[in-house]
Amino acid sequence: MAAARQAELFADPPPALPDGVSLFHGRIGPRESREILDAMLGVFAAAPPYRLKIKTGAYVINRMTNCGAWGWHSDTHGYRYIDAHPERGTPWPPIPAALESAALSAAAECGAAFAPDACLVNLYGADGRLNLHQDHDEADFTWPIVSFSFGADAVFALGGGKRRDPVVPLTLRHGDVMVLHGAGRMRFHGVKKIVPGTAPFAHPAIPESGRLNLTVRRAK
Ligand code: MD3
Ligand code: FE
Repeated sequence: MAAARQAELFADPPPALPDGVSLFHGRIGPRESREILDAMLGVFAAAPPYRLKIKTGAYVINRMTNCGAWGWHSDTHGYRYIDAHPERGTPWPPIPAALESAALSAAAECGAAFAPDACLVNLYGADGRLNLHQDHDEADFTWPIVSFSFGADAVFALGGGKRRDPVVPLTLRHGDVMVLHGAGRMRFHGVKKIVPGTAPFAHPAIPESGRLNLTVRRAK
């Protein structure tokens, strides 16, 4: 292990996060990571990642796909949850059992009841990013969102309830789990950049020099 990384492990804990934002650093160990990532290869076979379009017809930079009953999709008509892969017309594959149980246990530790029916899968290349946004397409914001990061580090921006509120930078690393619940659920957030070369290992489910993010949620 690099000295800098090792020093970091023994450094003071980072400043407390705001209410409703819980970050479990290194929660998913190597064995569980591989189990989840192997299962994601099955998801990709049934529901190949694709590039979303926005209303203008422009393509979004990251590729994405979904698992669970509902999947988030965007095209020239706008964005919404749909029940089938847009190119294949087949239902989204189920949320892998290992992923769902990890999401349920993290939510339970935050005191949040959870019955997920959707998981957005975001694939970031080395130049991937995600503009500041709010997740507001779900029917009931009292359900939590549980996010899993794999691969290279991401510099994440956590904002407030309004777009203009100040943002706090946070690093999301391989194996980190973030739970957004209660007051945290409607905060603005985005991914400023990926830090290539920081992944602990390569896996075919993780884009080369990039990152895989899974957000387990309840859409309907
Ligand atoms: C804070 N994904 O899929 S995960 C998304 O890293 C999304 O790919 C990012 O934003 C990613 O919508 C961030 C962490 C996350 C997810 C949802 C949140 C943070 C959040 C909802 C509210 C506040
Ligand atoms: Fe989001």
